[in-house]
Amino acid sequence: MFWDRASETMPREELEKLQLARLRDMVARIYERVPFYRELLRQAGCEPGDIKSLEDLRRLPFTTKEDLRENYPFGLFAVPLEDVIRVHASSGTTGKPCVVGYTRRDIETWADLMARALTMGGATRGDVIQNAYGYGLFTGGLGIHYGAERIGATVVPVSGGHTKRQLMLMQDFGSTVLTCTPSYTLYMAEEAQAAGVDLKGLKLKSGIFGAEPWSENMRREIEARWPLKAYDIYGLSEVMGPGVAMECEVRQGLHVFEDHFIPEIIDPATGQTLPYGQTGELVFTTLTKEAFPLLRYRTRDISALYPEPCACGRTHVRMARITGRTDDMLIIRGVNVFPSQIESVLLGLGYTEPHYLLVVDRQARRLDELEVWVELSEGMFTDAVRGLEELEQRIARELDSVLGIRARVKLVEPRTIPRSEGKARRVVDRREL
Ligand code: DLL
Repeated sequence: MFWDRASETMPREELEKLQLARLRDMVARIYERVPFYRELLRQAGCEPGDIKSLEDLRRLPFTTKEDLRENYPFGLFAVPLEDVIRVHASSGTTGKPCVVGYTRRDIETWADLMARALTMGGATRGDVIQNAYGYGLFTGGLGIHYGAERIGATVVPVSGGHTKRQLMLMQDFGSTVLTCTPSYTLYMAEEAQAAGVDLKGLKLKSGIFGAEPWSENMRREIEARWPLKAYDIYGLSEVMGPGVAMECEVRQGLHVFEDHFIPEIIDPATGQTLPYGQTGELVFTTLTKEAFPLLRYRTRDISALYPEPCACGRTHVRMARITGRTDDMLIIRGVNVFPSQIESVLLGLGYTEPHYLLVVDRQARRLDELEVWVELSEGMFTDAVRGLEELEQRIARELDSVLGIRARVKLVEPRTIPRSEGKARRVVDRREL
């Protein structure tokens, strides 16, 4: 099923012409309107007029999350704030989040691309879409919501969590499409089993899952438990939110919506663009975004691009499932967390040493568990168990209030977390996807 057949199946030659025209326009816009980009391009010795072909993109400089941080909050916006009708935010590497903005037209484009993605996942206007992605600064909830409304489906904006209520609504409303993180689906299945809910009796036919890494194994397990067909959806706040790429019914890679975004795979060490088929870091250039255009943004996500024609008829290149990251970002229950953020909260509190270990696990209950092991400062160490428990809870509350993640804090005696001679090992990730 197509939402916008003409764009989705556009012959490559025509698509590339469109991309080039849009790229030239975009680079001219950021050069003119965003001092950061003007400086970046000047330093690289590039002028907007230099772009004569799509290959010329490779000569332009990259942007990174650090650039976003340095221009916090609105420094990279290419329109006056009065033209920005919405902002979202995602985790930064330290205290401040990365802020992204949308003009009215950006929201329209996003709704349209999300309508395209949902349609690829089998959703139609006759469907009841239960949207269990979080609403708020996270792009998942509202991103899916606008796309679902655009296709005219019945949206149930339940947001994340409250599993019993999710299951009740699914049964009572006869939801046919479920949108949430893949790990939450498995968690809900466990809860349903415990509550005696017959999942196979539900009307669900599609699940549109993303915002965190998952695997073919997880797909098989989800499909064994639920009556639905599971699709992978990819996106990131900086580039737009969900709806940058999506699986079609063939489910062999995610089509990148190339009429709006140019993907590249680079060698993360050298920055060289790699040929199709090779694995490396995914980089995106936005072509149509007005408020927050991005030039060659390094996502830190690891993938590969496949140009072979797809049986579905779409001409847009496919990207492989994300297999990892080039940095240490963790995604815990759909929330992105950098160890450095946790560190800054711990140091801000001042009770502990800067020695900590993050232990992430996904037990039988299938919801990510984060344990933060922290070394107490010498003076803080006490034998009074109650004092320690209180302190653990205080740190856990602070992590929740600053970062929005629930963690179990475990205080350990001074000098018990292994020291490293090289790069400190901060994370033990025991999850098997
Ligand atoms: O997670 C946007 C989104 C919402 C995508 C709902 C899909 C569904 P951020 O919070 O900015 O945005 O996190 C972006 O999440 O760089 C990847 O590391 C990871 N990610 C997103 N989708 C997938 C996926 C949203 N399908 C970061 N597979 C990205 C693996 C994913 N990782």
